[in-house]
Amino acid sequence: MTLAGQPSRSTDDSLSQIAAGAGRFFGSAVRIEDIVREDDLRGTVLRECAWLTPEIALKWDAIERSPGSFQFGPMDSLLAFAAAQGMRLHGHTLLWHGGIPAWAESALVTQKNWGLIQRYFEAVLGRYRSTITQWDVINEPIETGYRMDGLRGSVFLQAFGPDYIPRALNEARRLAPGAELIINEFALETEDRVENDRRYLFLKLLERLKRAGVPLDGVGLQAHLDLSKGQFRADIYAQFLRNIADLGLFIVITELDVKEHDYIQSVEQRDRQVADATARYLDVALAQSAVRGVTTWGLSDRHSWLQVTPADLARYPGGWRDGSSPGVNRGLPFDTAMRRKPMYHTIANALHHRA
Ligand code: 9MR
Repeated sequence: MTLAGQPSRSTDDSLSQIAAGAGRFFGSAVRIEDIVREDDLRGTVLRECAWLTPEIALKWDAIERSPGSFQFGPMDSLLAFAAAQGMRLHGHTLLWHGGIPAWAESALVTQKNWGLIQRYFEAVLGRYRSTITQWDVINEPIETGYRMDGLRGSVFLQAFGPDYIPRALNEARRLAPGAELIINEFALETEDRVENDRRYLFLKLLERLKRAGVPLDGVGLQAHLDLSKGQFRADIYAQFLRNIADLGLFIVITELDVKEHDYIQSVEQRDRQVADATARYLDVALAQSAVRGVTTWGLSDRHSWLQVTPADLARYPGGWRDGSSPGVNRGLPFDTAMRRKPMYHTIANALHHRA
């Protein structure tokens, strides 16, 4: 897949230009197949984004489908596209319990062989260390209700104990000395018991790593917002961000999108709720100077991983009897026809402000 002859992009009056004006960046998760296939998506990506995150192409289960055999095709194509346009890439992700090839999952548990991780890190970082200089080395390590230290009972933990985190970060630093190393985490926004605990346990993990001198440079906050969840408390979240910044870590908002809840309302009302939740969140996040920028998890509702689920529909037993439908989840800045929605303007407004 190549995109030769691509016109050089204009980012006038775009999210990336607004962000750059305030010393920040805007980006999106993308799949190169969609960019190649869909002209309107490609144009929007080229106009709006300064950073791209591979939504799938850089995960272990995409790269090493069978032991020792590496498939770099889609990632190389995305890299070529980004490089030709002067866009930066966010390396998502090295160790994630949700992205391990099945063969590695069982091998890790039975053999407890760090060499498997080392071989994979060497292949990926060896290939991309000069072109991708920011990595989610660890993705989603926190899980409440399992252990006192709040670490998820992933195969990495089962095979190597809590030491897998410093070990992976040290390995990444050794193989890509110039890269910025990140831990990326989700479900840290809401004011409820689980997410209060998750924020606390996440901070404790960061503190332990920094105290031990482990090479960790930044934190990714996914920000998959969810309108079915409880309150977002600005004061508490601002304090959480301050605590991270006080550890000397930078912050990126890595996966912003919004899961809707009230699908029965008008499209205008739905879009307003999504935009309001985005504004509440970004106003606090972007008031913190350690936050370098915002990446949404896709640009258009056409490509979102968020779906209207059967459980969502079951909440409205009398709904859509006339054969109409609630359509797709509307939690990204562009609709399925690639038109800007209120969420877009909310992001633009929020990005205007310097911290
Ligand atoms: O959006 C991604 C989806 O298309 C993939 O099927 C899935 C598994 O690779 O991963 C999704 O992205 C996840 C991200 O990598 C980590 N945070 C949660 C994201 C949404 O599930």
